[in-house]
Amino acid sequence: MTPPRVPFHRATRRIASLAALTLVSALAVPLLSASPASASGPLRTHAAARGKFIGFAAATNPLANEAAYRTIAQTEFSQITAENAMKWDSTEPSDNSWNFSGADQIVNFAVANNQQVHGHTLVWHQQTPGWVQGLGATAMRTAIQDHVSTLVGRYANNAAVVSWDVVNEVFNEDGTFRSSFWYNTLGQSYIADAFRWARAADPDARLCINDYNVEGINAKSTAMYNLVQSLRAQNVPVDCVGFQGHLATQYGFPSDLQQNMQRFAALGVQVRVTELDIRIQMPRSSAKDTTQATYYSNVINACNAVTACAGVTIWGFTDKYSWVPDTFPSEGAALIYDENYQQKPSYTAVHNALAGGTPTDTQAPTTPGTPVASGVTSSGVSLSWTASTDNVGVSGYDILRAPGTSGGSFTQVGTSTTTSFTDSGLSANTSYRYQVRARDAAGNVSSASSAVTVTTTGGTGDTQAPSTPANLAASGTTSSGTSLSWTASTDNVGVTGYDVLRAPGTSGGSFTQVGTSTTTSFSDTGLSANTSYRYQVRARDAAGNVSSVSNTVTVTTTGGGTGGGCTVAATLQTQWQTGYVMEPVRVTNSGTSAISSWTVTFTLPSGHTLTGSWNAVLTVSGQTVTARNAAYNGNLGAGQSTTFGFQVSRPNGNTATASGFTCATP
Ligand code: 9MR
Repeated sequence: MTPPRVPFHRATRRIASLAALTLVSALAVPLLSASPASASGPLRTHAAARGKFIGFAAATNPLANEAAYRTIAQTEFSQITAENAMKWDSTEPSDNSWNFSGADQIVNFAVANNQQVHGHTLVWHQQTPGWVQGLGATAMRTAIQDHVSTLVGRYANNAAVVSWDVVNEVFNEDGTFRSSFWYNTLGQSYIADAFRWARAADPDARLCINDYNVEGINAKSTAMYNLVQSLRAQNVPVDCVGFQGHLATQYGFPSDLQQNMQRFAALGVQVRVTELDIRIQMPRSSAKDTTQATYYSNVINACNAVTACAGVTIWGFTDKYSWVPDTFPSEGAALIYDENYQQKPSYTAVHNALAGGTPTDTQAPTTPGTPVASGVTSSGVSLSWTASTDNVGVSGYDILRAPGTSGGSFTQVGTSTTTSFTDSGLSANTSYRYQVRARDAAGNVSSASSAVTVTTTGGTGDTQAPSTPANLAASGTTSSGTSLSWTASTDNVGVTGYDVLRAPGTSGGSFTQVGTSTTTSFSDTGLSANTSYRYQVRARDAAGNVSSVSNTVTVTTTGGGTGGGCTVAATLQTQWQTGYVMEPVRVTNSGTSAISSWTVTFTLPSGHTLTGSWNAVLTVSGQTVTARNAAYNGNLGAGQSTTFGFQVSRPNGNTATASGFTCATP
């Protein structure tokens, strides 16, 4: 930053925040008055007693317009991350043209409420304008340096802004570098450069690398661990690691979260949970709420137990504003307040985990019972065991296997959140030993159970294949799916299941397996509208013998437009003098059958230009914009909806916005 700009911005900011402070403190005194941490105190009081923060991701619109949102935001939380307002497309939509309105709004709110701000995010492959993405290496490096220096520099002297996500989501799931436009243009050098430029812009800010699916120990988190270690060895200023924490109850809890945080802490970095939400498959039920609440306490407990964990940020706080239903159509209710700002069991869980007496759980679960084997075939076995107990709760079991009836060593072959597990892919006529051990959320592990020895059945005894399945027929075909049924095969030993094969078109192409079924029916989904497919099935037995394939049935899906149709509703999320963001633009399948694609058209007023978009593919012709579904959000069941968003720049002083939205299902 050049010197003259700093005082100017600082002065502006101080005036704005002083006004906000006077207003807010008048309202907030009864809620925030200092009192000892009590069982019923707000989350931030209990977090502070542990030396941790508890935060939320703020959306600028409700923060400006909804009193209920603001009250919870200031009462319960001690930290704020901007959900979208500090991203590149919000702050620098075109080269060196800056919009700090949303960012300043959040920082001012935090200053007024004695909260810290985590800047999110400087270098990310999403929500970065097109003008950056197409730059050559030299220009892209300059663009990053300018962006980082200006944005971090703007808040460098603001005591509320204490940390930044410098790079976000740089890894693939297998631990290789994501081939983003950053990586493809600059190689991995952009990561170290971004950290160094951020340090130069604010020597006191804590600088983080942030990612999702790195909560447990896996290929991706290990790649992150190795990168952080190597960057620090080169004196690159990486101070902190953010585990986003976008969890879902149907995938189980990453029970080694604490262990994972601890290994990063041992590198000398601070750790934090940066974007916690725990989605469920809708609709809500009290059982699902309870599971979700347990996951929330598990996360807080893990952070409580790790000294280097600075705190936990929840990605929003009310289900009224959450990215989850927009991205995962049948999932949601991921946060700690419902749509009407009522506290959910997950709120109580966070509260109690922060307020609870025992900061660290060191007690391991009891040893599980010896596994009992059943359903032994030539290639698999089912195990079940008696549950362990634990002072806090068992979060899962590790299943260990050794070869033979003695000797060899046990290695982990799977995990289970229940008291059973099915192992497959074994060799026929072969012995194996199995043990299980239990884990709790704090990462304490029980002793291994006694072993059970299993010998798979002979692979050579049964060589007779099942009879060929017959009468394969299709029914209930829609624009995106079909139901198949057939007459059962018979077998000397017993049919274990069927393979379902599919070929494209009415002739030619080859059949590949698209699924299996243990019954005589199967539903195939995700098909294209107005398209033909051929299906066959074949039967298997336990010894792996496979029948001939059945008759072929040809299916043609219905047209996406038939009975389909869609509506579109666009919302102005935020605007400033020279631009605006429309999000969500909600597309709803208003028809009675599924659709597999949609197209929204709308008109930009003259002089307006599109500067960024997400969750749809936009093309511009004159002032007409056509938005087609992205690869992942074209399929919508009857009544289902999805959303996308875009950002526009407009001439200074012009207050018009995009209009004339129509939707079609071609
Ligand atoms: O919650 C954010 C949502 O409003 C935006 O539309 C979306 C755009 O990609 O980004 C969401 O936040 C993401 C965060 O910035 C980075 N980690 C994943 C979050 C959820 O997608």
